Amino acid sequence: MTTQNRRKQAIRLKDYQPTPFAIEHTDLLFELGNEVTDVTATLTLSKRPGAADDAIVDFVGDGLVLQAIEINGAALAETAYSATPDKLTIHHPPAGEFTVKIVTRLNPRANKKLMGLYRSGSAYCTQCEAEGFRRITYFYDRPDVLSTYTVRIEADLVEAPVLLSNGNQIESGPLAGADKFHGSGRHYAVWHDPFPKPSYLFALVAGDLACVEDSFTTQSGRKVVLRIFVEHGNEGKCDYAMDALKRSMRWDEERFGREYDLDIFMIVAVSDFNMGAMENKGLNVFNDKYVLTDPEAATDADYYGVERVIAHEYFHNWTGNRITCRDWFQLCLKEGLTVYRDQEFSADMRSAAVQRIGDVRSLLARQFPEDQGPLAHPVRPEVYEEIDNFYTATVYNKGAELVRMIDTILGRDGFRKGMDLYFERHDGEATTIEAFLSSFEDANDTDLSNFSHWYHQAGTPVVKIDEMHHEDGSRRLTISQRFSELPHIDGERPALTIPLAFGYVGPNGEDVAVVGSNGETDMLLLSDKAQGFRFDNVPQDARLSINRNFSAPIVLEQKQSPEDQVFIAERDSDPFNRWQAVQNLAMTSLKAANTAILTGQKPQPPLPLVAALASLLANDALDNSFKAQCVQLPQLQDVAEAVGTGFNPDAIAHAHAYIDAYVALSLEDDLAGLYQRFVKANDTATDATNAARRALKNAALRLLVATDKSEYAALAARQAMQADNMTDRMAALMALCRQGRTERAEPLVDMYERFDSNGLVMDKWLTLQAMTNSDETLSTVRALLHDPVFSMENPNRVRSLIGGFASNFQQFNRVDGAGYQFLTRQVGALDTHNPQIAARLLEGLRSWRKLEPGRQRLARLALEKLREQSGLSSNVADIVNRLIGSD
Ligand code: B3K
Ligand code: ZN
Repeated sequence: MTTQNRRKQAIRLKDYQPTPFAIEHTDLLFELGNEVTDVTATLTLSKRPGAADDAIVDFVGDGLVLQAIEINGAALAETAYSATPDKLTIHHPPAGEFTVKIVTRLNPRANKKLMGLYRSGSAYCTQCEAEGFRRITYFYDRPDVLSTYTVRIEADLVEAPVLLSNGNQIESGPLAGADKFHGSGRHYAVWHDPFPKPSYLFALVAGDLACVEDSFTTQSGRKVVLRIFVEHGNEGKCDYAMDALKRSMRWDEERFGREYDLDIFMIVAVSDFNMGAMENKGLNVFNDKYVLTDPEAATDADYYGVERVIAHEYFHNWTGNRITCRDWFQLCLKEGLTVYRDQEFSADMRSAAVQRIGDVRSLLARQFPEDQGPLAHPVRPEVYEEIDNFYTATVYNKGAELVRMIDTILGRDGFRKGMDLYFERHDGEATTIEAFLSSFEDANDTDLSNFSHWYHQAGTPVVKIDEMHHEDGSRRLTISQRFSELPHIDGERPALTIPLAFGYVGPNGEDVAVVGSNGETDMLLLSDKAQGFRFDNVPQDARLSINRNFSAPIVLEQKQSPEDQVFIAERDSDPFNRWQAVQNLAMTSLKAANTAILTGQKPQPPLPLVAALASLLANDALDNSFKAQCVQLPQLQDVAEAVGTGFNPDAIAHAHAYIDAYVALSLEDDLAGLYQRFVKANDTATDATNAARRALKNAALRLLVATDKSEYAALAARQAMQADNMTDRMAALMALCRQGRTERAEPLVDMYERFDSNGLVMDKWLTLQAMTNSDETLSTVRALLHDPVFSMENPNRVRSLIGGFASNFQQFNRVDGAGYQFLTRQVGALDTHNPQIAARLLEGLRSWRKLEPGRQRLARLALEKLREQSGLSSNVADIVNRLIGSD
């Protein structure tokens, strides 16, 4: 292996040490200029109790140029410090409290990593989590150093009339005369944030931005000003975001008793952003994708995304900002908890069942494969090389599942008591998962030590259920737990506490009242590797429904006949398990079809699946949005994961096409009827009822197009051309593209012509082509790299085109390996300016080890070639090395 790439040293949780000095206050002056920005940081330091007498100040930097340094107002002798781009050491700091003044010079325009201070369009903005602040000044850039901030921003009045930072604005005005670099016509603003915060929550935005204003009165009667800043011309696209913000603020008061704390809350939408959004104290910065909703350009899914992300970032104000992480190993403390909170919010705003299905779908699609492959890591890892690579589905989504299990185990009231105690004990602190769990233990007088293993071990638990029916009417359940195998993890893993919500479903769908041998009525709490439960007097025709609402993030092994599954799908009082039963029926048929194809046999028709779907579609008591979820069968990638090691993408695609078409042809009349019934939903009303109709109509259309009948492809093409909303346009185009239908061509051109000036719509347009199942796709994607709407410097465009291609199961997994080569080449190119996004794209190869041998070899070759590229960033090097492993 080449050693030229920049691997970082591993950081270990066990080595955690507090800093010897605290930074009581941080005073920052930004003299903003496009290519020359001077930052003067004046830091008030004091030694922490217990720090060594001869402790030095050792700050980190990242690519910094030191211009000047003073201590207590006097310039420091050259021998008293040493400075490199990555480090500043003050050898003999004074005793007692003292100030350090550090001047650094930045070039925001040249910053393409989009970390630290950079330019997005004509605005200046910052991104500091996790380690971006060190690209602004030398600092203790770590989450356990909390400081109050005063920030003075100076800028050109015409270029940047709006100057923003965290907290409250305390001063502003024109600047007299010209400054040393930037000429005259400048002005300034001073912001003060009274809440001590870590550097990752610092933010600055300056530019010529439009502002939409509203207000919110908190439950205690304080009026909070709400402002959303966007590019001029986008003011009309903020209504939904503003409404979502107000609903989030109210919800957090009602559900968790959490009130907002500053006088102003601001959101800024920028178009160049590495992630979805960032929860900087009082000044959230957003990818504009999660703020702007243009009625012509936003899909129902976009509205949902805006609501969710606005809520998520707002909720961080308490879970993340007021209480933050002691170190980055604790990332799930804020992220898992905040995802759980945003999921609960969305469930309250929308259909709870559909929300849960959506959350589980994305857990299964993203987190389970991660947890069962070479990138698997615990929710709370113990070692990392590059923290940017740990903003993962495991930390976020499995982290949220762990919080949800605490809620399930303790019940809604017990959970709330634990949260209240957590806020009471740790407000204003940087803390740990242990402290979080102790709050629930102490508030509920319970012991979660067995549960806490969930945080420390990677891998998805597999729970096996054997149910014995006895003649006396009793049932005996034998339940065992084990872990999926992980090549890089060995050793014994302790048993976990696993809450399994359950019920016995009677013939009319009623829950049969049962009491288990230990008094269980609706939840089995596992804590050992194998356990038995006995239920007396269970009617012969009642069926077990277990892991209801996906109460634990596990793989369930349960022998169920197709009849039992159809029974559950039709009757269970738990809507999640009805959906799960349909998925199980589909997966059984898909796997069997895959095996048949590999062995040269004819696949069996999925008759029980068709029966279940027919019955669900005909049931008028069910929500349209729920039905839409049911007819959305497992995706190709899901099937590949279920087939497991050695999967052959061609066989899976073939099996999938067969099952899809069979279902579609069997239900053709029902689907066509539904389509016609809801075709009138082809309108611009964004409310839940209309959105649900559109979802069902479009799910029906997708299946109809899968019949391969030209009339349906023509219908989809018409919808794509004539739709007056983006949901319908996109759904019709996606149906055509996924089937590789030539009818996609005209509507794609039409979409480009109508929307080429709207970057967010062009993201969709790029994704559609990247997701197209056609032999031409790779060459189309290559050509699109040169289209004027594409830019390698814009993360949204990159994710849409290159990320979209990497999730195109058939074309990415081309038998010649050209898909893998394309991805790794693009990652290599992107890595030179945006390593974070580059590393993220490699997730497309997280399951490469499960591929059949031929493709596995080609994927490995592509990864090895990338690993040999000189000067690879630590982000990409870390992922590539973990993907390839040590063999
Ligand atoms: N906390 C940010 C994510 C930062 C990612 C840094 N690589 C957004 C969020 O999770 O709310
Ligand atoms: Zn978050």
